[in-house]
Parts: sequence; structure tokens; C-alpha cells
Amino acid sequence: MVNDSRSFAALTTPAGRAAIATIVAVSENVASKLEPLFHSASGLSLSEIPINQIAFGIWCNDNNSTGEELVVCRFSSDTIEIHCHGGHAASSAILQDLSKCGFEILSADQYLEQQSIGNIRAEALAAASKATTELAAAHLLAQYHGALENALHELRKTINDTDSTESLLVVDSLLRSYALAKRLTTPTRIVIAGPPNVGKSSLINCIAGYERAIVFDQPGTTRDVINIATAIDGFPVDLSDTAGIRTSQDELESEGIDRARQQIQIADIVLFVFDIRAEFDEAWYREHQLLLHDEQQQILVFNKSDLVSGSQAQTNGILISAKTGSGIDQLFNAISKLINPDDLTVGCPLPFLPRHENVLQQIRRHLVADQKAEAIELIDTSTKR
Ligand SMILES: Nc1nc2c(ncn2[C@@H]2O[C@H](COP(=O)(O)OP(=O)(O)OP(=O)(O)O)[C@@H](O)[C@H]2O)c(=O)[nH]1
Ligand SMILES: [Mg+2]
Repeated sequence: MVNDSRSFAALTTPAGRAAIATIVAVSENVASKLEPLFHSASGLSLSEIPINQIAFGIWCNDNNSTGEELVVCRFSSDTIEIHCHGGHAASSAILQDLSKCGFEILSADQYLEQQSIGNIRAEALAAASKATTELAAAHLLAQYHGALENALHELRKTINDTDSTESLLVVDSLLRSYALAKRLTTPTRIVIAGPPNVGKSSLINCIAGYERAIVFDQPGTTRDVINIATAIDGFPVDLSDTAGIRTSQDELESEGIDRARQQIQIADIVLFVFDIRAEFDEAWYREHQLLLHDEQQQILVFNKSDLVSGSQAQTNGILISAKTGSGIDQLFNAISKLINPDDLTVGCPLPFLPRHENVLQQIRRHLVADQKAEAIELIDTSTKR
């Protein structure tokens, strides 16, 4: 039950356009306060709609004769969720009406702070609302339901009951999972690079599913870096197509080639693409591999498989045809293995914020120094409600 003096509401879905926006309104006897604003299709008043049952209806205020069609759900006597059209206009009009009814309008983060859920679980809910793929949302919701919190409670017991070796294994495994969480919440930068005319732009178009980049049968077609945001196996990725790299006297093309080299240097994963029909340019490959540092990963891709027969198609890389789509699934699998090498499943504990990594590193240092009490205290403060 909320404090009688407090009525507040918040838009809990992220900014930007989506199919549906969700607003939560909290106040003592919230249904009776919102009665005049919602006319249900069934004719029931808001207070008569059973708890946890959704109701379709129309949101009406004095200035709005047509009304906004929406769905509401009462979660308790003091909490109602309103699901309206996802555009900015609908949600801001409803928030304005709630404000006129005396509701304090909070940001999603401020709203979560009001909830009496644990630190980590509130953080998980906030992070889930910003997730860009279903897989990321599923992993973060598992943390909201307690996966990481429970793992930390287990770790607390392990620290108490055993020597530090076992606890250190648990901490190291959690720290490894943090790398996965980062890849779920921050797009992996994948750069398509290679000599000219090998089909780099055709590949980005094939992955995007539409003609994002110009494809032309002349080397030197792509000049600027072309980006798309997409997802591979549920992991958000920023994919970049770059100019074919060769020696060129053309000033504009040379600028594009410089940018391609810069992109290789900032990528998480580089797809080095070659034409399967051409003799493999080992010198080119070696020269550009040298641009990579230890943490960057690469995949060797041979394109235009549709133009060669089986026996000619032996390669030490992944054979694809950007034209027919053949081999693209294998390429996605290879990318997935680099992004999610441990193949962690939904429900596993995932430290998902730099704060969590920081706490785990500190716990690790305490365990190495055999300071069990300090390690336990850190767990207690980071999981406290
Ligand atoms: N048959 C066949 N042709 C392809 C394939 N991929 C690309 N091509 C053709 O190869 C030519 C070059 O393709 P692009 O995608 O523009 O090559 P690129 O590597 O981006 O070229 P630059 O931007 O100049 O470096 C075009 O005529 C494409 O239609 C493929 O898988 N099979
Ligand atoms: Mg191109």
C-alpha cells in the first residue's frame, strides 16, 4: 500500500517510437482517481475491473472527443498499468492528464528507485527496459528474477564454508559472464573489410535484407563507411561496410581507404572478405592482420561461391555467396561463437553493469588476500534491499 500523500506515474518503456508504450500509475485507490479518464469497452468502471485482468477501452479527457484506444491492467488496489500507442504523442498526453490529476511524473529510473526491490533487481529492470533484442531482455529479466542475486548469496556461503580457491573459481566465472553481458547490452562492432570488388557491400546488403549499400561491378565503388544496426543470434551488432583497400591515386578513394583501415582498428570483429575465384592475396591479408590488437577477433570469408564448382571451393575460411545467401548461416554461427563462446543460456547469473564487475574485482582481491570478512561485507552491501 502506498503512502496516501503520494501519487506518481512514469513511462516505463524506453524513449523512441515503438508499437506500445507502458505507463504505470501508483496511488492509493488509483482506480477511483482515474475513473473519469478511462471508459472500458465492457462498460465496467475501472474499479470494477478485477485485479490482474486486462481491459480494453478508451482514454478520454475534456479536450479529447475521439479518445485514445488502449489497454489497462490493475495490478493491485494502488497500481495500474496503461498500455497505449507507442508514439510520443499518446504517452505524453496521458502523462499530462495524470499530472493534472495530481500524479507526480517520474522518470523510469526514479520510478524503480521507489520500488522496494533489491539493488541488483532494480538495476536489471532498468537495463531490461533499454534492451534492444529479445535475448538481451530475457537475460536481464532473469537477473530481475534473482539469478545474479542468488549466485552472490551462494558465493557468500561458499566463502564462509570453504577455502578461497573454490570462491575464486565462482568469482572468475561470474567475471567471464560480464563479457557476455556487455555484448548483450552494447552492440558488437563488426567491420567488413577486404580488397575491392570482392562483394563486401553485397554482404552487408544480404545481412541487412535490403539494398543498404551500392553494389557495382567496378572496384572502388564504396568510398565512405556504411553502417547498419542489426542483431545476430540475439546479439546487437553495428555492422560497417568499408571501401575496398588497394593502392589508389584517386584522392576520394584514398580517403575511403584510410577510413576502412581506421574501422579495422576499432572493430571488435573483422570479417576479411576475399573473392573465392581470385588467387588468395596472402600479402594483403598479412598486412591488414597486423592492424589488429590481441583482443580483436577476425573471420576469414570467401565470397562468390556460386561462381565456383565444389572442388575449387576448398578454403580455410567460411565460404559464402552474398548473391544466393548460401553460407550466411555458417557465418552467423561463427560470429555467434566469437560473441558468446561459453554459450551461456538464459537464467544463468550475469553481472551486467560496470558496478557489478567492479564489486567482483574487489571481492577477488579480498579473497586473494584471504580477507573473507571484507569479501562478505561487499556482497552484503551490493545485494542489500
Ligand atoms: N555471382 C556473385 N556475384 C557477386 C557476389 N557478391 C558480389 N557479387 C558481384 O560482385 C561485384 C562487386 O560487388 P560489391 O558488393 O560492390 O563489391 P565490394 O567489395 O563492395 O566492392 P568495392 O566497394 O568496390 O570495394 C558486383 O557486380 C556484385 O554483383 C556473389 O556472391 N556472387
Ligand atoms: Mg563496396
